[in-house]
Amino acid sequence: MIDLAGKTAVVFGLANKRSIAWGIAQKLHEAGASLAICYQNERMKAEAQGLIDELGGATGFQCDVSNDQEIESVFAALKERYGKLDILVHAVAYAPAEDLRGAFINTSREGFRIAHEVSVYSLIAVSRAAAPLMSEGGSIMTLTYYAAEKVVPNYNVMALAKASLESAVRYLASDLGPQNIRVNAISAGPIKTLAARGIGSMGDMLKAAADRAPLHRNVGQLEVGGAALFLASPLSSAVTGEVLYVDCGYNIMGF
Ligand code: 0WE
Repeated sequence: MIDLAGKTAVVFGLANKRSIAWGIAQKLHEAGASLAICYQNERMKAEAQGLIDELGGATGFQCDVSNDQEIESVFAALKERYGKLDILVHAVAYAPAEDLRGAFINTSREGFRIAHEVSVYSLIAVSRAAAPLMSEGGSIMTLTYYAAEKVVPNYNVMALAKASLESAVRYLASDLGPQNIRVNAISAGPIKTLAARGIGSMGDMLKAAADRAPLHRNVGQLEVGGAALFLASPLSSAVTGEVLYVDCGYNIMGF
C-alpha cells in the first residue's frame, strides 16, 4: 500500500462524480493524503462540495484557474492552512463548444486563445504558485489526451492545447527539477465526463477506443486515480517530464 500520510495534495478540476479529478482525489485520500479540492465557481460548488464532504478531512476551495488573483488567494489560503504542499493535480481543460465541432480550419482566434489560456497557461500559473510551498520537493501532474499527437476528429483546437500542455510539462520539469519537484502528464483514454458530454459522438468514440485497445475496454476514473497515486508517491521518484498512458494500451497500436 502506498502511504501518503503527512502529505498534502491540492486538486484542481472537480465538477462532479464523473470528473477525473474525483477519481484521483479518492485514490489520494485512500492513501492518507490531506486533500484540498478546488472547484471553479459557485455554480460548481453545489455538486463538488457534496463529494468533498464524502472524503473525511478534505477541504473545498473555490478557484477559477483562469484568474491570477484567485490563484494567488487560494495558494495563500493553502499556505495558511497546511504550511507546505507535496502534490498538485491539474485536471482542467476548456475550449468553446463551437470550436470542438466541424472543421479544424475554422478555429476562431478567440477559441484558440481561450483553449490555451484555460487548459495550458493555468498549469504554468498554478505550478509557479505551488513551487514555493513544495519545500520538501513535490509532484505536479496534469491530464492530457492522445489527440495531442494524432488527429482525433473534432478535438480540433484542444489537440493543439494538449500538445502545448505536454511541452509545458517538459519545460516545467526542467525548471523545477533542481527543487526535486517532478512534473508529469497522464494521457487518459476517453472517459464519459461532464467535459465529454455534449460531444455527440462520445458513445461511438468510447466503443471504437475499446475495440482497438489491447485490453478491449475503456478506462475508468479510478484507474487514472491509480496512476496519479503512483506519480504522487515516491515509487515514481525518478520519473519527471513524462507522459504516462492510461488508455488500455490504445496508443501502442498501429493498425
Ligand atoms: O479533453 C477532453 C475534453 C475537453 C473539453 C470538452 C468540452 C466539451 C464542452 C474541453 N472543452 C469543452 N468545452 C465544452 O463546451 N477529452 C479528452 C474528452 C474529449 O473531448 C472531445 C473528444 C474527447 C475524447 C471532443 C471532441 C472529440 C473527442
